[in-house]
Amino acid sequence: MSASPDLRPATEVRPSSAVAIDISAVRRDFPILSRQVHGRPLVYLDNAASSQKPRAVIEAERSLYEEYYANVHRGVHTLSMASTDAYEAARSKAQRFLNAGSPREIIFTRGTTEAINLVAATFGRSRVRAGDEVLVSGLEHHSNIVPWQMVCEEKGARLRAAPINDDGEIVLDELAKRLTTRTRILALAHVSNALGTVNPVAQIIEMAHARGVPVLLDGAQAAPHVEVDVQALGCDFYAFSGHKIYGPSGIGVLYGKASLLEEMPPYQGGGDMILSVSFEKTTYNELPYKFEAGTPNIAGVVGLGAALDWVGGIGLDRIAAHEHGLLEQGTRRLQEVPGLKIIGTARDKVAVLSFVVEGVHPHDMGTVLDYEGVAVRTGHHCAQPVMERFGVPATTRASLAVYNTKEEIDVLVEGIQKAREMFA
Ligand code: 7TS
Repeated sequence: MSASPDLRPATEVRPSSAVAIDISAVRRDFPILSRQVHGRPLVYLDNAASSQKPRAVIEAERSLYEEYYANVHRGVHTLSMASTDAYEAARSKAQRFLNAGSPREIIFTRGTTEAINLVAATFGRSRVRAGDEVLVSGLEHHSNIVPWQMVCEEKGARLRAAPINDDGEIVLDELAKRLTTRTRILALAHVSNALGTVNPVAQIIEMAHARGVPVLLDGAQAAPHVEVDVQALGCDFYAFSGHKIYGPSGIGVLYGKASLLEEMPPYQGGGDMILSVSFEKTTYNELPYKFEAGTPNIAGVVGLGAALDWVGGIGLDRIAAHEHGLLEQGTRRLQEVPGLKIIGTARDKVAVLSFVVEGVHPHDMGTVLDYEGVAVRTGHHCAQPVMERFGVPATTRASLAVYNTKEEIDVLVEGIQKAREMFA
């Protein structure tokens, strides 16, 4: 048994996009996919809430705990050094995954929510003054609204939102009008969780930067589906969660430009984020440790590194191509169901199918589907302004991942038909 973690980098040589994914092999990587629910094979279509975990991730955590677990950045003993190496190797994997310029720009957080709260509480609170504005869009998840609202309330600033059109796309002219000399930051979803809309973020960042406005991208729904290059995009901050990209829950990443992170005050005080402490004065640690107070989620970080390796081994281009095929088939099949309306029909979408069916409450739909073994999310998806925009209290949302199949879409559609027969 070796005490050395797997420090090999996230796959850099990507398989050719010409080669289709062997979905049966992919599915065999996910032990949970072979279970049944109510006597039916599980059809897991709730990936936007959280995705399932491949053996590589489960195994990475098991091997950490069984073979080399200790606290990180502390000991000179063998186990602590091995844990630290694995922890920092995962940081490098996250750096390569986002194509960040340096591992100093990668901060581990609990997830997207904590990453956004970190930026709001440090960058936001130090920059936003009375009369200033923070700009978001009408597509945001609550976790990219509420932290900004809190800062605005505290500072006497105003939270503004760029509206969306009937397809669920941001109206760019309206967004441009709201980028003013008062705007201190634009915080925007890269991909919408409720509708699947992929925002034209490169263009929007250019618009914002031309007006001197920094941009935070909420990549929670983008990272598992779309290739991200923070340097090419030029975004100032980028956040994503491990648990939506086949990694563990309780771990996420905040990318920030080093120049901004350097000048930001720390988020939390504690161990590991200091260089020296006396009762008179504390000197903060260098990046990224300044923002990682206390013992971190070591197993989560190691598991996330394994998840990023797993995704890299397949290639996000091939994942996106497979999921796009499912989106097309799913859209076509759902449109054939009488009384069904798809909410979110943007030209550029990831494989999210949000819908309402006349006469069937989304919660009843969710329950009927569960009895068919189909897991979907029903409700407002923590995006109440989106629901309000479309005049619905809730939708049923099927959100797809790399392991989903065309046959599973057929099972979904049959379940929807059953619900219609029962309720509509
Ligand atoms: N931002 C977006 C766009 C999200 O979709 C989510 C979670 C978050 C932020 C928060 O991520 P967390 O990992 O910190 O919780 N979205 C969802 C969803 O759509 N259903 O359940 C959680």
